[in-house]
Amino acid sequence: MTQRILHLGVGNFFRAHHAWYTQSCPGWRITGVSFRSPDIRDRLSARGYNYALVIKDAAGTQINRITCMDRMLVVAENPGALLAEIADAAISVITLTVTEKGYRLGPDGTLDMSDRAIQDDLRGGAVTPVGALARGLAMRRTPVTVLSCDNLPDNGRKLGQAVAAFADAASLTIPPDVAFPSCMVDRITPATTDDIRAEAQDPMAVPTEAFTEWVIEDEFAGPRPNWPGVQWVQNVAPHEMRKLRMLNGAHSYLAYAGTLRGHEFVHEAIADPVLRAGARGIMAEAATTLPEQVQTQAADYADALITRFENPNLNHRLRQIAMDGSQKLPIRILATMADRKGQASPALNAAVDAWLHFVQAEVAAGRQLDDPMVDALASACATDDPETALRVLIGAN
Ligand code: CS2
Repeated sequence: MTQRILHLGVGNFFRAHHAWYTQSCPGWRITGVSFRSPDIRDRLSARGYNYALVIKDAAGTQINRITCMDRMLVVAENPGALLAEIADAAISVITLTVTEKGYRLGPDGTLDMSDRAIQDDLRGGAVTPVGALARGLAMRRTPVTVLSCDNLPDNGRKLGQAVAAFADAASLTIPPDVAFPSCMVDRITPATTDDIRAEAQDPMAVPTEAFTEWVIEDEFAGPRPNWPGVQWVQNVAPHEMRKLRMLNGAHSYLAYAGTLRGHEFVHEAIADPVLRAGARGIMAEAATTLPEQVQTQAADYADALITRFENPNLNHRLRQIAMDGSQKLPIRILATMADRKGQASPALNAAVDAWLHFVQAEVAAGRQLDDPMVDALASACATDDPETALRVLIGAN
């Protein structure tokens, strides 16, 4: 019997990570969901949902074919279809990669009830991930697991709380047999370029690195795929802190400081001695905040991260990582600083400074920032004291 996963957010990361794992699970198929644009659905369905995963490390390239997705829905075309799918007993796992901003959480990590799209959904819509999940799950009659695969600490619990808050406000009842485990996901996945498409002879090819990691809390409410290589744990927090604070923290620093120093790619930035020392500094400062269980692995993990950043064949653009800084910095940099409880944190401070300078340089150059707070950030830059105004916006005081 075929088992089905419903996946919200069919971007490159999902196609390189989750879909790659599911490809090795006979009997499991994925229905993908795009919220706005039919573009990916149209282009993937034209090729039978078959695409090349172009796996690159220093040693060379390997191409895998991914075929485990066989249907896609586009919410903008038919919001009701997504709700029916979420409620459908044939779906046993619902997964999400909708990026940090997709959850529409406020600075305290709870659902932002003042968000315009959430307010629209509360008035009967279902076009945000949280609104659609709450409305679909309220119609559900069989157990289901909802697994957030985004780079948010406590991603499962935060999503579960957001869905519950939406349900409360909309007078919906979420059945008790819905599980929201948290997980940590990791595979560096750049945007696709024409070179990658030409190399794989596939317009839908996705580039990624050979390294991959997935640590998931083993708290599923129904059947789950036996994803190969997944580490099943009771509490993902230590793993997710290690990854978010060391990998993503260093990534964000390199993105802002690296762009300001004229670099284009991560492998170029990490070869710059100033930036390399800065990235090492972030990792070292972050390591002191990690639970003991993972602190002992931190030095080896840091070395492995530097090697991954050096990957000469991945061409990971710093500007791709630089987007959505207002959503990423609090999680990747400010939370680490707070946990250092007043100890000097020069590398983390340098990351905040780099973001402040990057935002101001972009606004001064007349470039539109790729960030959900774009308007507020631009207004902050126009004040007498832009740095203070920008700090206030992300809670960096
Ligand atoms: C990156 C991540 O774009 C970014 O913000 O830091 O996408 C990073 O490449 C992944 O989390 C790696 O698993």
